[in-house]
Amino acid sequence: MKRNGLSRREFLRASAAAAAAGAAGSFVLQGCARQETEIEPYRTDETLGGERFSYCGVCSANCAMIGHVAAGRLVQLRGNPDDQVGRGKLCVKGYSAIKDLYDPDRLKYPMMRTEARKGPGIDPKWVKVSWEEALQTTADGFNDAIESHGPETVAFFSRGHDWMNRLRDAIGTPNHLMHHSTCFTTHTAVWRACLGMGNRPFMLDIARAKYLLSFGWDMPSKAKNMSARDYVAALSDGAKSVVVDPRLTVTGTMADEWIPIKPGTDLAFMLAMIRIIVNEELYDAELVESTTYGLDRLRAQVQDYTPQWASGITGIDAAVITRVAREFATTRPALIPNHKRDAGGPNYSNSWRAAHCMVILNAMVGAIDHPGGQIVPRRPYLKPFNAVFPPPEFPKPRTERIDGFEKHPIVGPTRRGDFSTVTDALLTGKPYPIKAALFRKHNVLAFPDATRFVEALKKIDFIAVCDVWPSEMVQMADVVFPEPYFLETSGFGDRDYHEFYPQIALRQPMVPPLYDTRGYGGIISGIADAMGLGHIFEGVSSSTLWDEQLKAMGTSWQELNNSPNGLWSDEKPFVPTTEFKTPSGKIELYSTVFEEHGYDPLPLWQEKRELPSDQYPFYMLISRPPMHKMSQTQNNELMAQTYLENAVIMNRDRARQLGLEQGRQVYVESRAGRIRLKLQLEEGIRPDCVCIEHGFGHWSPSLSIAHQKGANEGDLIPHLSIEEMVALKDPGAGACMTDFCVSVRSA
Ligand SMILES: Nc1nc2c(c(=O)[nH]1)N[C@H]1C(S)=C(S)[C@@H](COP(=O)(O)OP(=O)(O)OC[C@H]3O[C@@H](n4cnc5c(=O)[nH]c(N)nc54)[C@H](O)[C@@H]3O)O[C@H]1N2
Ligand SMILES: Nc1nc2c(c(=O)[nH]1)N[C@H]1C(S)=C(S)[C@@H](COP(=O)(O)OP(=O)(O)OC[C@H]3O[C@@H](n4cnc5c(=O)[nH]c(N)nc54)[C@H](O)[C@@H]3O)O[C@H]1N2
Ligand code: SF4
Ligand SMILES: [Mo]
Repeated sequence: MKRNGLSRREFLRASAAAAAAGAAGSFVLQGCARQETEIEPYRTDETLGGERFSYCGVCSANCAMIGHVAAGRLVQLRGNPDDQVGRGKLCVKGYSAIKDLYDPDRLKYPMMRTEARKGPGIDPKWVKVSWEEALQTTADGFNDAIESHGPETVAFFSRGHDWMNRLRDAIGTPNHLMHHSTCFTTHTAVWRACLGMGNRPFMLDIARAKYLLSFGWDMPSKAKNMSARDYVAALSDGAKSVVVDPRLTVTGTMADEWIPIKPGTDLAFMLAMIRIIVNEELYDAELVESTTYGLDRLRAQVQDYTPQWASGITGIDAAVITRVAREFATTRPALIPNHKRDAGGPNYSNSWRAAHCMVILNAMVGAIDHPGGQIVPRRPYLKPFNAVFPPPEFPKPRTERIDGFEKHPIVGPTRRGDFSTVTDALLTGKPYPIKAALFRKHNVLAFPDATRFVEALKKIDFIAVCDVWPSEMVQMADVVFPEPYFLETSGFGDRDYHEFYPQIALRQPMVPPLYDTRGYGGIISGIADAMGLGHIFEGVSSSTLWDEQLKAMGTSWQELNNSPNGLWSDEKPFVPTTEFKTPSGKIELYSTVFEEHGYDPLPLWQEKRELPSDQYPFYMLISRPPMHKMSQTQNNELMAQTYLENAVIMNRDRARQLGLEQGRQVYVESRAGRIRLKLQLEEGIRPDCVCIEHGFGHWSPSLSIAHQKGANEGDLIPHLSIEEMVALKDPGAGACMTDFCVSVRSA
């Protein structure tokens, strides 16, 4: 077929090249600043100049970067060519991080509110305070809660951090909450149970794969640097790509085939694939025999799952399912890539079963820890904080958490946390109230049922927030601690999402801190001091930690600092993993760990939680655009120029039937809430679905660009009670982020 004079293959290559161009070259920011006069660059040392090494902190891929500084100002960022992740490139978000550094809206000094009422539309009446006052007020807030109500009434909403973890342990609270039930814990549960490893099951060797079967894996559309590059490389090298997704994404437009599946039914598609591959003995018999456990029971289990049966559920032809199963099993290396919020991510009540099928299918074709497959990251050994600075004896915290995360025996020990149950817990005060909390790197907009979460926050007597920008979470704070942006900080980081061998990237400050900020470790030790817990950080310093960690790896801070490329690498040949830390020592297709904890040891068909009805006729899809990172880049002037506000994406024919046209303001309503947005019509989305991209609807008036642009689709996501979550019997405690339906009508 010729399209614009190009064959389909040529067309795909051209799109691939266009996508690659999005992640290519470097980007100079001169001449496109918001009013230059508004910005206060660091100017104190005109001699500051030259190049500095760092790694990107916008998303967690950590692409290594080189910054060019002229006259004390960071003027350019580019990729570090020797980095195994970025290989000399950044994505649009990385290049544009420079704009975030110089964002005039940034937090500049510690602040305290003088207005008691809190919430959207209420001016906190900030006053600038000293660091001592901010730290002492926070310490008093924490100590009051501990003395009057018990240590468990202090909560930390923060990603894990060595200093914070120690203060948490010294206080003796179980309530350390993170967002992961909204992001990837369904995958985590399956990897822990079936492979005995891994909180991060998403390192992929896409470039070497010859058959890519994506069930909602969509990292190229997100401009994830290494995924976009490797996807293009695989296609250029003749790989076939099949994309199963209710919406035609960039990943799909570049693929050989798009299969618009009914949302939440991938499990049926995969079960039928397993049946075909097992019955026709298309799997890698030698590898399955030597590295997996439970094939016979799996074979017996899947016999009812015929392609015809799956067709009735998924809306996809039985012949297509059969052909894809055969192609997948007979083309090597084949891979079902996964990242986080794909069909196996915590979107639906049956997603964990789909994640289990992904492991089974990948194991059957030898895609687990083999070239062209899903790879176990080869991380460097990072000597733990507690091994460098042995902790004093701490009280044992109460087991029961406010989010009920301890009730999930497989993911509970990761202490990742559940954002979907916390609103209910805070509002009802059950199992017990939270009296004081510290929030860091988590925003209000990220919580399911976000507006109700704001109401829940009002139940907490004292809130401290560490942030870089005046986010919505900052608007709810009693005390605000400003942190430096990553481009002002130092340290080092491993390569995380793309570690074929251990590699460390140096982080040097591009410029000295622009404002009166402190790093998180410093804030935490300041709070500890003011609480009378100064002894827990006695002798503790970043420099000692880094020295010890680098020494344990076989290098030193001096060596890393003097490295000509800002990297330390320990290149080793790749040796596939053959032993797994499961009870059988093998990849457990039949999971004895699931069985032991009362979960189905093999994937069974289960309908998703909610189906379309007369009241709510549309399936809901959530995604995110390539140029924005969650809710933290909407105030970036460059990103706003390309994507200012989100919209409701609907199928063009369906909209015509409903008499709705492009650009019309509509209400989208679910059983949890209602939002108002513009309509955007596309051909490439199923007629029974709508999609909204996340990160918008900022109500903080201090974000001058992002304020009131678009809406937060999180207002539509129902929150869960702990009882409801436990009743779902999902070992990953998935938040069911899109397992609900919506109506759309003209506003
Ligand atoms: N640019 C950018 N990149 C990011 C982020 C960001 O904010 N911006 N965030 C990062 C983070 S933390 C995460 S968790 C990831 C999230 O990124 P992804 O893991 O890509 O998650 P989503 O975009 O939510 O959904 C992926 C795809 O799943 C499809 N989908 C929905 N339901 C189904 C279904 O039932 N079956 C199938 N087969 N497909 C379905 C959606 O249409 C969408 O195309 O992105 C990471 N990368
Ligand atoms: N409605 C809805 N909710 C979601 C999702 C969704 O798709 N839709 N996705 C879920 C997923 S997959 C994820 S990963 C989570 C992410 O949820 P969050 O972790 O809350 O991510 P962000 O929304 O980006 O908010 C990050 C906050 O950290 C601040 N910040 C950024 N850098 C720094 C820093 O260096 N230091 C400090 N102190 N603060 C910083 C930002 O200003 C912002 O306030 O959201 C989840 N919630
Ligand atoms: S993929 Fe983009 S945002 Fe993520 S670390 Fe790399 S350059 Fe930064
Ligand atoms: Mo995420």
